[in-house]
Amino acid sequence: MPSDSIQQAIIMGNVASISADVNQLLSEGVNSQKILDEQLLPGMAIVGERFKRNEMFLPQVLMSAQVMQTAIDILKPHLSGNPEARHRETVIIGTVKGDMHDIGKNLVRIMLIGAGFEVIDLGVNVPAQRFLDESLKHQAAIVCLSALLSSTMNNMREVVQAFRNHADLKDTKILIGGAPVSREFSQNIGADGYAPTAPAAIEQVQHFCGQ
Ligand code: B12
Repeated sequence: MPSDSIQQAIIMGNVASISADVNQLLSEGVNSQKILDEQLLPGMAIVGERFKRNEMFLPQVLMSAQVMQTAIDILKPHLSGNPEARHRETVIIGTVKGDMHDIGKNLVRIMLIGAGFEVIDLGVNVPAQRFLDESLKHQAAIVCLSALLSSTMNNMREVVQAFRNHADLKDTKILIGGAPVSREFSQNIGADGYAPTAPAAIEQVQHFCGQ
């Protein structure tokens, strides 16, 4: 199997071959993080570039996303790390209102679970009120917000303000991420942090917990 065949499967939206290819690399002892960093993420970056240049269209991007999710599902147990490393902190995660992108958010969730956190995933298109309700219900100390659209990143501001205006939730740590957001934007909206990648997100959450 050529070493970039997984990257090609993402770009071509080839669902048929992906499971066998990922399993083969794992059985050869290739590290799951390496498969993610060197095959899946660069493949999806190329899809994004081609989509932007109108060389790929929505149905093809959807196929690529499906291939990516299938590969991530296979890697999940390997990325999840050591389940013995339990923390008591509960983390709420979701993609903000109006936004349906969830691949990056799912990666952050998988790695948080691997780092031992209790994670409540609210899915996509989550209104501000739901983040509040679920945080109260689960007594979550940390909330992670994802947005992939420059139009929906502004909905993060609404979530942050809602937490800051709530007497019982104003000290909740809020971490944001997703391609269009930045550290500067996170400071601008009053969030507690920003992380560019899933591993960096875990470091930030651990930092919030004093680890
Ligand atoms: C796949 C994809 C889709 C899929 C999503 C499938 C799914 N289940 O997620 C589909 C086809 C549905 C889709 C739809 C649309 N998309 Co789209 N999509 C993409 C694409 C190609 C890849 C995104 C992705 O999954 N990347 C891989 C993951 C692993 O990376 P990631 O999400 O960035 O996550 C990493 C970090 O950002 C970070 N992270 C992510 N979340 C969080 C959260 C926290 C708390 C932290 C700390 C970190 C963190 O960690 C992750 C892992 O390291 C991007 C291009 C791009 N380069 O981003 C366009 C892109 C985001 N889409 C775009 C657009 C325009 C759309 C549509 C509006 C298209 C349309 N005309 O309908 C719709 C919007 C639908 C909606 N309402 O949400 C634009 C957005 C432009 C903009 N700046 O606003 C992009 C940038 C493409 C482009 N170049 O034009 N899309």
